[in-house]
Amino acid sequence: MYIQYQLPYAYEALEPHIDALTMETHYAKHHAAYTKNLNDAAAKAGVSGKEIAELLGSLADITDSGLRQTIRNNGGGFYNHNLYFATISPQGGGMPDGALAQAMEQEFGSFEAFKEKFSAQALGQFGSGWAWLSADASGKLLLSASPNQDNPLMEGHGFVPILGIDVWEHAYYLKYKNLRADYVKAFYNVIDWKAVAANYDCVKNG
Ligand code: MN3
Repeated sequence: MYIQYQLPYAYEALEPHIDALTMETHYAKHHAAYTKNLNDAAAKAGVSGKEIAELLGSLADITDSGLRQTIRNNGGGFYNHNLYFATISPQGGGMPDGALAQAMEQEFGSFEAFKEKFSAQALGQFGSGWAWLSADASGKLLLSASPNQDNPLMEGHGFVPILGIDVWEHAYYLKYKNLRADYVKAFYNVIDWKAVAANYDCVKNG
């Protein structure tokens, strides 16, 4: 049984950067539906016992192509939104410190350079999808983007997402309409860098 992340803040807590109706629709409708559909499909495929990251890293083992695609879409949706909602916070914003900040400086040159490149990934993803900051066990960082509900776990190169920005229109359209760039800019005000750093430490230390 895959359990939807429980929000530790109210739907309106991220105003004005992310509006309450978007948060409620996103969490209680979209994310809830991905979670239910994943549980239904995983039960049919007999893979419910797999930890979600392991499941997304071994989709090729699912022989039924219809179930494989359903689990790719909804398992990705489940995992991606668990990460998304857990790495934004009303106390967000600012910048990371510690090991993550050092790794960013090493990989991107500076936090400002990271922001520029991460934003470019988010704006460059054509149509629905995600932009990612990922890490591997050596502590190396990687920026990438994925279509649909795909994520780096499905690519099998050892990188695990530690921060993701949802650029599906359902994540921003009610407030920002077609202006994805404004949403991406606002997103930096809600990133919970303590949570991202905890994800980084977890990936790095296995
Ligand atoms: Mn979404």
